[in-house]
Amino acid sequence: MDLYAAVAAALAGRGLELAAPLCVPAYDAAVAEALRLPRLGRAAPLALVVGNTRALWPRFLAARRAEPDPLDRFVEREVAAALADAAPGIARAVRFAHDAPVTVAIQRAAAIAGLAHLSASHLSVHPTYGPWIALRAVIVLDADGLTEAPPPLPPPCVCATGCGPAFAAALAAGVPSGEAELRERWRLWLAVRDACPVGRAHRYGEAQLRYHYTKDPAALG
Ligand code: B12
Repeated sequence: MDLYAAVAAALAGRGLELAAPLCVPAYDAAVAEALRLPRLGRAAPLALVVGNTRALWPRFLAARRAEPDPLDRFVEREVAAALADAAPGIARAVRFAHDAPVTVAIQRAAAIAGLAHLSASHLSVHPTYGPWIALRAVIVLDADGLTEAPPPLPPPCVCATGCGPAFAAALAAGVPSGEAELRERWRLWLAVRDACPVGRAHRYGEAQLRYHYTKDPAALG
C-alpha cells in the first residue's frame, strides 16, 4: 500500500472516513499568503484533506473525555494516532479546520481536491453525502504529492431552487459574527443545509446537529 492509501485507511479506521489527495501548489495559489500550507522542503508534498460523515458521532461519544471542545480534541487525538500508525517517522504538518485563528481554507482545499463542491450557500457538498459532512484537517507529509489538481467536480446542484431561498432567509437575519450569534439563529442555518436534496439519507441525528450548531454540552448526553 502506498503512503497516501495507508494514511487514508488509518484515518478511516478511526472515524475520519473522507479523504482526498490535495495538490498543494494549486491550493496555495488559491488562498491568501497566511493560509498557505508548509511544503516541508518539497515543491509538491503529499497532502490529504480529511473529513467525516455522521458515522463519526457514535465513535466520538464512546471515546469522549470531559474537556472543553471535546470533538475538536477527539479529532486531534485520532489524527495523531492514525499518523503514528501509518506514517511513523515521517515529518508532517497538520492544519485543523477548528484552529483559531483560521489556518486553512478547508472548503477551498476540499473543492480543489475534488472531495466536495463549494456551493453558493457556502456549504461543501459531497457527491454522496451532500452537505452532511464535516471537514477536519489538512495533513502535509514529507513525501512527493500531486503536482496538478484534478478537474473540478461538476456542481451537484440538481434542483430548481436549491438552497437559495433558505440562504437568503438566513442572510436576512444577518451573517453570524461567530459561534455565539450562530447559536441564536441556528435553525435558520440548519434550514440552508436541509434545503439541499443531495445526501438527505446521511443527515446528522438530532444530538449531533444540536452539538455542531450550538456546542451545547447537553447534546452529548
Ligand atoms: C468562520 C466559520 C464560520 C462563520 C463564517 C463567517 C464568515 N463570514 O466567514 C460562521 C459562524 C457564520 C459559520 C457558520 C457555519 N459553519 Co462554518 N466555518 C468557519 C471556519 C471555522 C472558518 C472559515 C474561514 O474563514 N475560512 C478561511 C477563508 C479565508 O476562506 P474563504 O474561502 O475565503 O471563505 C470561506 C468561509 O469564510 C465562508 N464564508 C465566507 N463568507 C461567508 C458568508 C456566510 C454567510 C457564510 C455562512 C460563510 C462564509 O465560505 C468561504 C468558502 O469556504 C470553517 C473552517 C475552516 N477552517 O475553513 C468552518 C466551516 C466552513 N463551517 C462549517 C459549518 C458546518 C458551518 C455551519 C453549518 C454550522 C456548523 N458548525 O455546523 C454554519 C452555517 C454555514 C452555512 N453555509 O450554512 C463547515 C462546513 C462543512 C460543509 N459541509 O460545508 C466548516 C468547514 C467547519 C467543519 N469543521 O467542517 N462558519
